[in-house]
Amino acid sequence: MKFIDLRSDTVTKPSDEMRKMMYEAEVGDDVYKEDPTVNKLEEYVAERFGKEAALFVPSGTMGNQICLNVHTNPGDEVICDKESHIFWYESGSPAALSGIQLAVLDGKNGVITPEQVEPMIRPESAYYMPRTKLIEVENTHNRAGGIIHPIENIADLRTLADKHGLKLHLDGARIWNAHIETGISLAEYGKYFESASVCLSKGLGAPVGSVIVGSKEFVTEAFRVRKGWGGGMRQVGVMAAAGIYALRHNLSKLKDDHRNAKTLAEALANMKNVEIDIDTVQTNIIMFKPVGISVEDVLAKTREAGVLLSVGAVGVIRIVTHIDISKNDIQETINILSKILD
Ligand code: TLP
Repeated sequence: MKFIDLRSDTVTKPSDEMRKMMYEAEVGDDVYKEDPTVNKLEEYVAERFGKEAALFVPSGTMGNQICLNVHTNPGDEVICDKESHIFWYESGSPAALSGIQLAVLDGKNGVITPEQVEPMIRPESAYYMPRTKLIEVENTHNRAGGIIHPIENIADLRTLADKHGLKLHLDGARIWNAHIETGISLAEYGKYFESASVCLSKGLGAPVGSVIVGSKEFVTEAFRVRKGWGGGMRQVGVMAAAGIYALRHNLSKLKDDHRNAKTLAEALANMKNVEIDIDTVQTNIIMFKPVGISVEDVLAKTREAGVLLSVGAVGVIRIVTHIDISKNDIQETINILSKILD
């Protein structure tokens, strides 16, 4: 059975054209920095974000965790939203790998404001407290349903960080979606952050890989940490080629994913047994609550009908549109969901 797989935008398969570019990629040993395709990808991504340097890493998790590690020392603290990916889904790595703790704030739809952050910044004189080092922002925000972090708030967080000598890190796994939806350039987003981790294997449709961007000095340190954590890869130009292909050909296609998500969300909003806040559907993620039927039952019934959905939170279903989902798939999904939820 061929499923309509809406569990995540990580499930995409490389297209024939992407595979061709991977097949033809020039490669070398990237641990020696001798892979021309990796070097090309890193230069390109650094330039798009207006940064000096970049580093190709195996995953978004490793990207975020290397950045946290480089910015901090054991015992330090990082301020982030309570629904952030680094808090929920990275296997406790801030503690396990870097010996740091996360101070999580009750952001609204994933957005933490300077007014919330400032009281949490530990005074330098308080030797008995952890040291605040970093503020982390996730854009778009996964658990908040693909919400776009307003650029004005990012600018205000930057001002606050400067006031207190803190760093800012961006989990930009889906920054591409924010960029395409708002028209704000990647360089504009990049300028507020000392570091960002951006994923090639989500909406862009590459099979693997993320890229860290930052200053030369930062990336030199990140390179060292990546090696120490076993993330130094050799002839991975075959993977980087997929990323280059994705950036050239798939970035603009995210608009279609957003349109598909809106169509589906609007249909859901009209179904009797659905609770949904349509305003949160800004990019390619939909979160909704089924009413009078459990999440598990909905997932089982949709699976039976050929549609895969996932759990977004307790009592919440997550749907993610992506490059392998067509308009027809969306229509079919609406038909199936309306039989279960209307
Ligand atoms: N997100 C995955 C799951 O881990 C939940 C998904 O299906 O959405 N930052 C953000 C905002 C992410 O959504 C993800 C992956 C990551 C980082 C980690 O990327 P990977 O999976 O490459 O380690």
